[in-house]
Amino acid sequence: MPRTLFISDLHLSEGRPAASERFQRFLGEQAAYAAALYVLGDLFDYWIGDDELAADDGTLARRVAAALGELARAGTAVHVMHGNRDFLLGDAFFAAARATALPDPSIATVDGVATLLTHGDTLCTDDAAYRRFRAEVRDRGWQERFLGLTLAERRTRALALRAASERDKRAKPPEIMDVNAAALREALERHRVTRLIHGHTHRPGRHELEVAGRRCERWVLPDWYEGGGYLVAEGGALRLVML
Ligand code: LP5
Ligand code: MN
Repeated sequence: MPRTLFISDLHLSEGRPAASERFQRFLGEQAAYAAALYVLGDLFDYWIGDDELAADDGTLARRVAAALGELARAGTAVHVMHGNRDFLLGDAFFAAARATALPDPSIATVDGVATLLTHGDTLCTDDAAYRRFRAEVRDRGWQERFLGLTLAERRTRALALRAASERDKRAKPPEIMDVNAAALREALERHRVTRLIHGHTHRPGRHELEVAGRRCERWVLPDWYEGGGYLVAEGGALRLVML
């Protein structure tokens, strides 16, 4: 029976080798037997430009892209969506990974059911500071200026921003970092779907809700900091598997 797998928020980095090892095992033991793998954002801890793939210290980036490329070559369709950490993944990465760039949001037909796929950050509408930040860094002009800096300069800024993000998060009430109920309903209604899969909030689970008289479900993917996990669709059923 064809299986479809969904993962997100792996946050792969040189500093957390255990997550990369788990990911490699997951590719060989699970993804290799799937018809399709969807990565719904934040595959990397941060991505500062595709020239990372050619850099001396770009070993992890090259290894991950090559592993996805091998998976795709062996027959698993690989789809990768940008997350809030790796929204700068570009053509060279997608080519090396033999992956399709999945727009956020996208609708995929999973076992016959139209399913809305999103990283999830755009549903966290109560986090005003993040929304301002997002609008700025998703601007084309901003991105061109940033990519014009040297890799070393970009890395320094990305690390400073990561530190600022961790500091800011400690001061934010946890509920503003979860999806907003109205934004969730609006998305399900606008796209006329009854199922949504997202990551970003690191609160894995399944939630039911009713939207315009229709029963809907929302699946949330886990992060890979400690163990990780994936969502599998097989034979018409979805199930979360923690590693
Ligand atoms: O990522 P996470 O889980 O910590 O928190 C997210 C939101 N934070 C982010 C920022 C990323 O962590 C940083 C990604 C690096 C990308 C590298 C490429 C581009 C480099 C750009 C360099 C200038 O997405 C966080 C949310 C949280 O999810 C939950 O939803 O709350 O949002 C923030 O933390 C945003 C801050 O509240 C506001 C932005 C602070 C900006 C301060 C600038 C000072 C540093 C400047 C460095 C040059
Ligand atoms: Mn995220």
